[in-house]
Amino acid sequence: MKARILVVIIILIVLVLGGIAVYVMQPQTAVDSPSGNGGSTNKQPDDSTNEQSNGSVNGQTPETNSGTAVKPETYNIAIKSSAFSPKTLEIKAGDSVVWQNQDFTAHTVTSNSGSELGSTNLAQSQSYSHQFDTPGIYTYHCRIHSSMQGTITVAPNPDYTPS
Ligand SMILES: [Cu+2]
Repeated sequence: MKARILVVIIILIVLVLGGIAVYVMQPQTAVDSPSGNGGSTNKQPDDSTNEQSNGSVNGQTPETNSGTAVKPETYNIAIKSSAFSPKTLEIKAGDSVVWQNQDFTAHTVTSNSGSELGSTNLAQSQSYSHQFDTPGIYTYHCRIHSSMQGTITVAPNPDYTPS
């Protein structure tokens, strides 16, 4: 019997404390919402939201963008006067290069070793494009004119994952 009384007392205490807690909570929300309706509470979430978004937009997103500025780009190399222009080019993994033959005569874009670059004979105004996935130094030439030489240096790009 005593135990039951104790349990009942404990329950009552919990209920009372709970009631007090609810009672304490209600005035706060009641106080907050009226003054909040006046504008302070409405502004507070807006301000914090703006600050958060501003912080992330002004701080993180540009950094992410500058990190994303590492996103794949396309570079152009002209083939004219029997030369690659520019002759050397530095890019990042994931970038693409487009060679366009502006000469009347045909040229190719052919790796000096390996098979990274291997165009067909490019007639005038024809182009050849290639995406570089792997960092490294790629030297190439024209199969028809061995004096035509070029180099593509591909730097690592941590943000790029070959698909
Ligand atoms: Cu050539």
